[in-house]
This record gives sequence, structure tokens and C-alpha cells, in this order.
Amino acid sequence: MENTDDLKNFSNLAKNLQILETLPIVKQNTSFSQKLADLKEKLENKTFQLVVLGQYKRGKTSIINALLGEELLPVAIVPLTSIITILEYGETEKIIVKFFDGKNKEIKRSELSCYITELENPKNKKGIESVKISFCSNFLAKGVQIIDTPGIGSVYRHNTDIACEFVPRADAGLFIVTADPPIGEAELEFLNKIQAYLAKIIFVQNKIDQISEKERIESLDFTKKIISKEVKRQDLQFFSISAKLALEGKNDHDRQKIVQSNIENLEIDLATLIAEKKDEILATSIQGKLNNLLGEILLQLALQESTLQMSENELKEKTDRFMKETERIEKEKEDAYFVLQGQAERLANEILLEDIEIFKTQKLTELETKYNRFFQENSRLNNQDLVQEFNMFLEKEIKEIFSAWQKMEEQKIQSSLRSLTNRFTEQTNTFIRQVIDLSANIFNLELKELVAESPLVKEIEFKFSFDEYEIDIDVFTPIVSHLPKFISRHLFYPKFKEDVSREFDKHCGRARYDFHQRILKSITQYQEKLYGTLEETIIGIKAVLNKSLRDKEQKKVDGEKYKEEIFKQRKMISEIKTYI
Ligand SMILES: Nc1nc2c(ncn2[C@@H]2O[C@H](COP(=O)(O)OP(=O)(O)OP(=O)(O)O)[C@@H](O)[C@H]2O)c(=O)[nH]1
Ligand SMILES: [Mg+2]
Repeated sequence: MENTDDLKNFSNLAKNLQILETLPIVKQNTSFSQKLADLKEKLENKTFQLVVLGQYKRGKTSIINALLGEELLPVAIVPLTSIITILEYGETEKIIVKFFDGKNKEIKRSELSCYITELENPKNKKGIESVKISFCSNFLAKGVQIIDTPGIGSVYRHNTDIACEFVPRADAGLFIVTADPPIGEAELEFLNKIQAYLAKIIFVQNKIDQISEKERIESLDFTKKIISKEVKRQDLQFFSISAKLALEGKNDHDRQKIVQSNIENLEIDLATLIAEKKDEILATSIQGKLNNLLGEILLQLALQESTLQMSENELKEKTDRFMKETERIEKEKEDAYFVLQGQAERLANEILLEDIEIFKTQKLTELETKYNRFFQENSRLNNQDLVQEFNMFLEKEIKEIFSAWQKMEEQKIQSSLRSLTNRFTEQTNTFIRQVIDLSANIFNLELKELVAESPLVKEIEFKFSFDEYEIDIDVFTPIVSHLPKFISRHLFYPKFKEDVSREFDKHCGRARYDFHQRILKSITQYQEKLYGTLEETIIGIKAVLNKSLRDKEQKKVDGEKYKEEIFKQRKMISEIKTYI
């Protein structure tokens, strides 16, 4: 039911979007007009988009299935969903795949996994933009879309990017974590990145069937505490559920299981939200997105206005100065880039090498003592069993030793990397400030105006995480194991010793290589992210300068008329701002 306030909000918004559309600056700039078109579409269709987000394997897809009461979408133990999957109400089931090249294709439910999973569509080589499913369910109210996203933080980085890119379009989010393990660093970093885009976020702790009630409460308290620190909003809501029990319960009509799954509380809340708050959230969401857009437009107008006051020569001279200065900043940035790369390389080479050497000497001696004991304790076994036991023993020991070391080393490297990157973040912020000061100086802009809209890089939490260390032991030519025990035992001992040392050495080499690669990759990704922000600031300013310069050279501009036009546009935007 739409209430009158919401209706008023919507019609106000629609009017303002229409006004905005007529502004010359919007018409001239494709990025502005595209963003505006997206907002208009959202408002016209009043489609409320609830996006399901979280780290890979937390059960996002399973929760959607549980809410629908049907195993519609594919789930798996490995990172799976790789494509934005949009669900909406439809009398009959219909699945449409939308490709980047604009083509659409209708598919059957049984074909879904060919398109939306990492397994069958790795790195989205089929070029799919999204998949839309119309489905008949009480849960899918009209005008509401539930969106399944690829999980973040898995080895498939492109999946993280797809999820991140979608969020700014959505209105509200279900953020899924698990009870065990509880929320981690990568999830918090992600939450920080996306929270500003969503007018409402509901937190769901999934997989409570895997833990006791006492553990569930502990874990939920922990999650609440951590999230409340990060997300400064009043109406934070948390649910703990088991998607698995909920779906089983619904499939088997087992009431007890459904109750145990605790999903009903979430369902009631979502239904109320959709029935009573949907329009309000949608309006807030559109207003927020519009506000961001207005900020970007105002900055460009201010720059345009400033360039207008100048003669062609003055503008040329100032543009030159700006280009030269930014070149200098870019050069400093490049130097800083190589310094950081070098430091990361040193960290990877020296510290890691030293650590691994110490580790090798210590642990190999420990391992040898253990395997001597193993040999004594198992001398009664026949040859074949001895070989088999030995393989198992070696695998277990190596796994234990490396997992423990990996955890320690990971922390050590993480803190070293953090101090490296902290300095660097500060430096990049200084570069961005310099660009802003420079433009304020050269173009007589109000600094306030620029700084307020400038995308200063916040302190970036550096995330560094490793997957479970993979062990594969390839020991032992078992030919000797067929020889009689009294002969083979003489051969076994040195062979065992040699195998232990070789396998250990091999794993040390692998661990080092693995850490090395990850350090360099993380640093590069981090730098790219930071520099993106700096680049955007510079590119935005350069674009305005070049256009003004071209206009002046071609004597296209009637200064007074243009000034008036800018004034009018700024006034209109200020008026829109007072409405929203
Ligand atoms: N025990 C238990 N397992 C669950 C629950 N929910 C999901 N799972 C399992 O967790 C694994 C991952 O589930 P998905 O629903 O595919 O997780 P996802 O978050 O969509 O994963 P990605 O698409 O890779 O990001 C699967 O093996 C599910 O069966 C739950 O409530 N309890
Ligand atoms: Mg999934």
C-alpha cells in the first residue's frame, strides 16, 4: 500500500529528474545522462531491489531457495554463483539470459547452472550480463526483485568485482554471514565499501544448524558487536537462521524443522518491510543516488564557470600549469609506486626467505624425530601397511606443520604489509589533496566545493588472507614393499628419511612461492584501487579544461550567455537539493 508521503516523494523525485534531464551539462556528458536514465527507470518502474550479499559459500543462494521454498538456484560446496541473478514475480516460470552484446535467450531451469555458475561458465566466458527469473512465489511481491550475487573474497576475484559493481544500483541488502566462522576481515572490508549505497541493510547469520544454541548466541553477539562498530545506523537488524533446515522443512512439510530453522522471523520481517517500508526505502535510496549525482554535476559546473571568466590565453596558461603540475604529481606517484613495489618485493624475498630457512631447519629436525618414533612404533606392520601408514603419517604431519606456520607467517606479513601500505595511503591522499589545492588555486574555486565532492581515499584496511594450504604427498615407490620384511626394512629406513626430507623441502618451496605471489598480487591490486581514485579526480578536471579550451579556440562561446546558462543550472540544482 502506498502512503501519501511516499507518493509525494516519488512525484517530487520524478519532477526533479525531469528538470535535471534538460540541463545542458547532463545532455553533454554521457556518464551523467546514463546515471540519470538509470534513476528514472528505477523510479518509473518502482522496482525495489533487495540484493543478497556476502562472502562466498555463506549460503546466499541457499537462503533465496529457502525463502522461495524450492531448490530453484544451484548451490554448492565450492564458490559457485558467478552471475547477477534477478528474481521477480511472474505467474509462470520464465528464465531469460541477458548477454553483454544485447541479445537475450530464454532457457529452461535445468540449464541454469550452465549460465550462472563458475563451474560451467568460468570467468563468465559466455559474456552474460545478468539472468532474470520470473517465478511464482508468495515471497516475491510485485515490484520487488531479489538479487543473488556472486560471493566476494574467493579465489575468483572477478566474482567480487561483479558483486561490488551491482550494489550501487540496489536499494536494500541482505548481508549474509555464518555463525561459524563468524564475520571476518574480508567481509567487514566489503561491508564498509558498500554500506553507503544501500538505504537499508539486514544482517543474517546462516548455518546455525552446525552449532549449539550457546555457540549461536555467542557468535551472534560477536557479529552484532563488530557490525555495530562499522555500521553507524540506528535500525540494525540481525537474524540467525539455517537455510538448510528451512528448505528441508518446507520440502518435507516438517513443521518442527521449519521452526528450528528460525527462518520465519526473517520472513515476517521481510514481508513487513516490503509491505510497509518498500516505497520509503526506495525513495530514500533514489534520493541518495541523486544527491551523489548532483555533487558531481556541481563540481563540473563550478569548473566550467571559472574557466569562463578567463581569456583564452589565461585559460591556456592555467591549463598548461595544471597539466605540468599534475605531470609532476603523476611522476611522484609513479616513484611511490615503484618504491612500494620494491618494498613488497624485499619483504617477499628477504623476510620470507629468512623465515622459511629458519622454519625449515627447526621443523625438519622435529619431523625426523617424529618419524624415527613412527618407524619404531610401527615396525610390526607388514610392508604394505607400513608404507600406507607412513604416507598418512607424513601427510598429516606436513599439513599440521605448514598450517601452523602459515597462520603465524600470514599475521607477520600482514602487519608488515599494513605498515607499508598505511604510509602509501597517506601519500596518495596527499597527491589527491595536491590536485585539489592546485585546481582551487589555479581556477579560483571554492576549496570547500571541491573537497566536499572529492573522492579522498579513506584509510584502507589491508586484507591479506590465504586459503587452506593444499597438501599432496607424492612419496614412495612401493616396489620395495613387496620384498620380504627382513630385506626391505634396511632399504626402507633411508628411503623414508630421503622422502621426508624431499617432501618437506618441496613444500617449503611451494609455500614460499605461494606467499611471494600473493604478496605481490595483493600490493598491485591495492595500488590499482588507490590510483583509480587519483586518476578519476585528475581526469574529471582535465575533461572540463579541454572542453573549455576547445570552445574558446573555436570562439563557440558567447561568454555572457554561457555564464548565464551555468548560473541557471546551478540555481536549478540548488533548488533540487532543497527538495531532496
Ligand atoms: N549446514 C548448512 N549448510 C548450508 C546452509 N546454507 C547453505 N549451506 C551449504 O553451504 C554451501 C554453500 O551454499 P550456497 O548457497 O551455494 O552459498 P553461496 O553464498 O551462494 O555461495 P557462492 O555462490 O559461491 O557465493 C552449500 O554446500 C550449502 O549446502 C545451512 O544453513 N546449513
Ligand atoms: Mg551462490
